[in-house]
Amino acid sequence: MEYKYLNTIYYPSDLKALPREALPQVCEEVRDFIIQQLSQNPGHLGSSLGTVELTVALHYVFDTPNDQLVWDVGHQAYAHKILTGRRERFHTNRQFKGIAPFPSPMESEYDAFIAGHASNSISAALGIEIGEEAMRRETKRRKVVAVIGDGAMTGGLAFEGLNNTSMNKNNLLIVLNDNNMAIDPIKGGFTQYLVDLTTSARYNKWRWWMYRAARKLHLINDDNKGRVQRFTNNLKAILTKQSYNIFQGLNLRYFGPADGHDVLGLVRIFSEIKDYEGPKVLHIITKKGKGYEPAENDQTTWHAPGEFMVETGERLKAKGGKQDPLWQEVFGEQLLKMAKEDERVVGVTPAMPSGCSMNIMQRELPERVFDVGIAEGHAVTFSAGMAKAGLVPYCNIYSSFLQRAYDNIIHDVALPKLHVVFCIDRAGIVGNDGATHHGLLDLAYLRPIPNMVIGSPMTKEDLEAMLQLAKEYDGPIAIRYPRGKANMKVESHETTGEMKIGKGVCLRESKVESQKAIAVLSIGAIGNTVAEAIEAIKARGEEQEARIAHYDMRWLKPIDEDILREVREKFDTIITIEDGMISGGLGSAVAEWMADYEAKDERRKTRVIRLGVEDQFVEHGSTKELYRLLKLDKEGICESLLQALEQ
Ligand SMILES: Cc1ncc(C[n+]2csc(CCOP(=O)(O)OP(=O)(O)O)c2C)c(N)n1
Repeated sequence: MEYKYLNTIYYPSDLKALPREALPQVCEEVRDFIIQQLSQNPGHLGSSLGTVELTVALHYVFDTPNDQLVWDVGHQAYAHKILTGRRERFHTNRQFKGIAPFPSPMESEYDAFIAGHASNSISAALGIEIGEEAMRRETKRRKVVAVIGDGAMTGGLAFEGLNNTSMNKNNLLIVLNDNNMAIDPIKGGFTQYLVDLTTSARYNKWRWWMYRAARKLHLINDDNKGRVQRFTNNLKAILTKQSYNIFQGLNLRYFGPADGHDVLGLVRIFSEIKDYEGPKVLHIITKKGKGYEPAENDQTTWHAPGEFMVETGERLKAKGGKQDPLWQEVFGEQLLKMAKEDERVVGVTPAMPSGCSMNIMQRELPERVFDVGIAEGHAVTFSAGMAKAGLVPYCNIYSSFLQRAYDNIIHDVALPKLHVVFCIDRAGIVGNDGATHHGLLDLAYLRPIPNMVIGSPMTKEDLEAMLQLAKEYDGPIAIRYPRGKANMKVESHETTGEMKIGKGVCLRESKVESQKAIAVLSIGAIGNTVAEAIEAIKARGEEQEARIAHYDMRWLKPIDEDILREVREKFDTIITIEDGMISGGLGSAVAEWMADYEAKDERRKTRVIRLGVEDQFVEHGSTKELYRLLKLDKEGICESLLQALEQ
C-alpha cells in the first residue's frame, strides 16, 4: 500500500522530522495499515486502533528510546511497534519467529519493559524513574511515561503503584487511556468514578487554563505548587460539590480529561507538561476500535477478531460448532447446568467472562456471576470469602494470570481448606500470545501446596465429570484445561472408568512382558496426542505398539498410587508426558514417588523418562508449531516412545 508519510517512517526520528500539520494524516495511515495487516494476520485490533493518536503524539514529543515508554498489557502497542523499526516486519506479528505479540525489551530498545499481564506499568515505570535518579546518569535525564488503560487500572497492582508514586520524589507521567472498556464492558466503582470525572471536564479545562496563566505570571512556582494545587482542588470541591479526585488526593497532578483522538491537542499537552516536576496523570478519553466501524460497534468481538474482510467487516474465523465445542464452551455450559441445579454455585471471573465462556451463565443468571475486574488476587480471596459463607465459587482464571494470585491461593484458600473450585483455563501452550500467556507453570506451582487437589481432563466428558465432582468435594480443587477444541471420548480406549478424585485410568494395556514394554503416563489433553502417537506406531507394525501401555492419570494430586505401584511392578521404563514444565509437574511427581519407594525397597530401579517443557520460556507461534518445537506433537512423542522401546 502506498502511504504518503508512513512509508517514509522507520523510526520516531523520521516522525519527528515531519511538520505538526502532517500528524493527522500520519494517524490515518497508521490506522489503515493496522486494519489492513490485521485482516490477514490476526491480533489485538480494537485497543490498538484506540491508541493511534496517543502513540503518534508520544513519539513526536518524547525522545524515545532514551525516554522510556512503558505500555500496560501491550495489546494496544501496535502503532508503537510500527513507528519503532518494526513496520516492515509487522506482517509477522505474533507468528512463529516473527515479531513479539506484546512489547518486549528483548526485541527492541523502544520497548522499555515487558508487557502482557495487566496493571504492572505504573510500578515498573516508577522503578525506572527512581532508579534513573539514583544512578545519576551522565546521559540526558530520561523521562518516563506509563500508559495504562481503565481496565488495567482496576488491578490492585496499579493502585499499589499509584500509592507509591505519591510517596516518592519523581517526575513520572501516567497516561490513563480511558475507553470505558476492558475486553468486556467494565463495571465497578472505579469505572463509574472515571465517568464522573469525565463529566466534570469543563471545570478541568478552566483549571488548566488558569494554571497556565498563573505559571506564566510567576504566581505558581515549584515551592508553592503543592499549596496552590490543594487550593484549586478545594475550589473544585466547592464548585462541583465533589471532593478531590483520587489522583489529586494522592498528590498527583491531574490533567484532563482530554480528547485522545485529537493528535495535535495531545502534542500540545505533552509538550506542555512533559517538563513539569513531580508525578502527574493525564486522563484521555478514547474509543476502542476507533476508525473502523465494525470494531467500534462491537468492541468485545473486535478486541481480537481473527481474520476479517476489511470492506464488509465479515469475520472469517470458524467458531466451534455443536459437534466440536471449545473446552471453554464445555466449561460454560456445565457451569450453567450446575448453577441451575444447585443454588450454592456461583461464577467468579477477573475480567474474562467471554474469554472463558462464563458469559453463557451470565446471560441466564447474571446475579450469580461476578466479574471482578482485572484482579486475579482479589478474585481468589473473594471466592474464599464466598466459600466461607457457604457458596461454591467456580473461580475461572487463565493459567498464566493465576500466577498473580499465588499467595491468595495458599493463604486464603488452601490453608483454611476452603471449598473453592479453580477452573484454570488456557493451560499448556496457548499459541500466538506467546511467552507471557502460556500456561506452563500451573501444575508445578500448585503441586507443593498442601490441601490442593489438582486434576486435568483428557476429554470433554472428563471435564464435565471433574467440574461436577468438584462441587461435592469440600476443599480447594483445581481443574486445568487448554485453549481450543475439546477432545471427545475415544471409543477405542479399553476403559474410561468412573471419574473419582485421585484415580487415573488405564487406556491401553501392553501385551508383552515387562523388560520389553513401557508404560506411558500422561495428564490432561495431551493424552490425546499420546493416543495418536501410539496409533501411528501401530500403523508401522503391531509389534512395537503391543509393548506400550498408556495411562491417563487424570489427577496430579492426589496422584493415583495404585497405578504407580502397578506400573512399577510391571514395567522397567515409565514415560511421563505433560504440557507443562518438566520440573515440578507430573514427571517430578512420578520420579519422586519412585525414588521414595525405591529408597525403602531396593529390589529394582525403574527408569523414569520425563517429557514436557524444558527449563525455558516458550516463544510465540501457532500451537502446532510450538508443540513441534517442543517435540510434544504426535511425531515428537512417537519418536520418544520408539527411542525408549529401543533402549
Ligand atoms: C493479569 C492479566 N489479567 C487479564 C488479562 C487479559 N486482558 C488483556 S487486555 C484486557 C483488558 C484491558 O483493558 P484496558 O486496560 O482498559 O485496555 P483496552 O483493552 O480497553 O484497550 C484483559 C482483561 C491480562 N492481560 N493480564
